Amino acid sequence: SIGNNDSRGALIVLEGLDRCGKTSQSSRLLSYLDSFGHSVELLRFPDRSTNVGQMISAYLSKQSHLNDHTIHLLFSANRWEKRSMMETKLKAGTTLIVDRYSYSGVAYSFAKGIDIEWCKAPEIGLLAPDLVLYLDIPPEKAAERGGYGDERYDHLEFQKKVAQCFQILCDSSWKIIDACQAMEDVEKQLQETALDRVITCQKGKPLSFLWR
Ligand code: NYM
Repeated sequence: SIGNNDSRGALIVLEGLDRCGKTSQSSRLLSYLDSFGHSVELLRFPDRSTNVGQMISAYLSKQSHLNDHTIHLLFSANRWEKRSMMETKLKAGTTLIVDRYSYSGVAYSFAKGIDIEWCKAPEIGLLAPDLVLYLDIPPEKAAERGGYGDERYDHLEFQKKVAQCFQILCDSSWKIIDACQAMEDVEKQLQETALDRVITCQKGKPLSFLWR
């Protein structure tokens, strides 16, 4: 292998509002990195397949009611239950492309008016991403794309608040991509940064932890 003993996969997170194109871009990025022979896997949060994930899914589809603090902690627990698997995979050299992570966790709850430090607290100690790719789209544009589902949070007024929260969370390490561009152009912009980060981690960048 090209790497040394500290060689590992990269933790690459895609974030953005609902309908920003994250999910399509995640799988396109997977194919791209895969075509270079990198070991790469896709994850998404919430992961609705676990017990906790099923509680989240029932909440999102309005089949159950939970108060804002409780659902926040469940979203966080859903990341905690995947943490050791993620660390094992990264250390084994697999790059993880993750569709939503702790930033969504904080942004959606903070948008409801929960204290931001309280929102961040349960995320402390989770693996920090090596790269955050933010697919930037005005909430009005995302709404025009249609197909807002019938889930909680799927409405313009709330998405506007979430957009503001992402702006507060974002720092200079994030790569902001204009998600209003053609799909192919968005795809191109993700590729270069992601590949670069995969190579940096292959060379042995140490893992770091939230919350920086
Ligand atoms: N969401 C997602 C949260 O509110 N907190 C979180 O921690 C995460 C990961 O779940 N509207 C919200 C954002 C979405 C919803 O996500 C479902 P998706 O990507 O549509 O499956």
